[in-house]
Amino acid sequence: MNENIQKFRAMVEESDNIVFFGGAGVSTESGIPDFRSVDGLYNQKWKYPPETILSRSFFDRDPAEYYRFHREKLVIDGVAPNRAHLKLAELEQKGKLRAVITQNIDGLHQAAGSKNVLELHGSILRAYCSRCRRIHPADNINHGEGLPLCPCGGIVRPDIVLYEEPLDNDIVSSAIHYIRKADVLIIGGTSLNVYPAAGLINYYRGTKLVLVNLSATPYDDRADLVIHEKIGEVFSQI
Ligand code: CNA
Repeated sequence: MNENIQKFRAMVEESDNIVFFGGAGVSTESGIPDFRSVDGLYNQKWKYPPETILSRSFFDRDPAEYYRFHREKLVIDGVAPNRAHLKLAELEQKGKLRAVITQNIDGLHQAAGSKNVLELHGSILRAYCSRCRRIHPADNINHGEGLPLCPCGGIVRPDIVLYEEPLDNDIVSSAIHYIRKADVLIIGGTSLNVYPAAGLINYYRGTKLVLVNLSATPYDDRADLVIHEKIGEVFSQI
């Protein structure tokens, strides 16, 4: 075990107030591509960049094309939580971890058993009508064909935060609360490029900021410990 992982392990062992802030890199070891890695969605051939297709104006303009991307790229069947998700659930269960704050929309933290999960960008496992806001089963939108319609005639949409849409105020307030009070803040699997989510980590006041990410991030020089390794592998050693 290398020295950084030993340090990380000691921080986790000593704390009962850990908060985790993560992103798409947490789920790549489950087989879900992220946005910015070499094999991520940004580097795949698609008519528009993911940020454009996943924007509110694009959804309103061309919902059929949105759904083509959604079903082909966001919905991946048969995925299961990996060692990172499972370790976080275990730490919560042991009373050491207070909250998982995630930018992911895949529901894998809950599938692993985590209870207090703050989904900053919503979840593809929920859906509602964009006109009357009635709740619909997500399976229909994730696996059906064509445009999913509500009996009211509105288009059913996933309960995710599209680009150009604001984050949910209650979730943001809660995330700030946990980050501000955290003893250890672990940031993992995120390029920290997507705002306002990435800005939330500025509320951390402690001295144990651990960053576990394959590639460098704009926040590396502010972290107390930086580990550029696969998060599932790292978490399996703590
Ligand atoms: P991103 O910008 O794609 O960055 C991912 C980061 O994770 C990169 O810096 C990678 O180096 C790093 N990474 C990849 N694999 C690993 C690994 N195994 N261990 C450690 N680090 C790894 O993704 P962000 O989350 O920062 O960007 C935010 C967007 C991406 C959010 O709005 C998400 O909703 C969106 N997204 C979510 C998913 C998902 O729910 N699984 C998938 C793809 C994109």
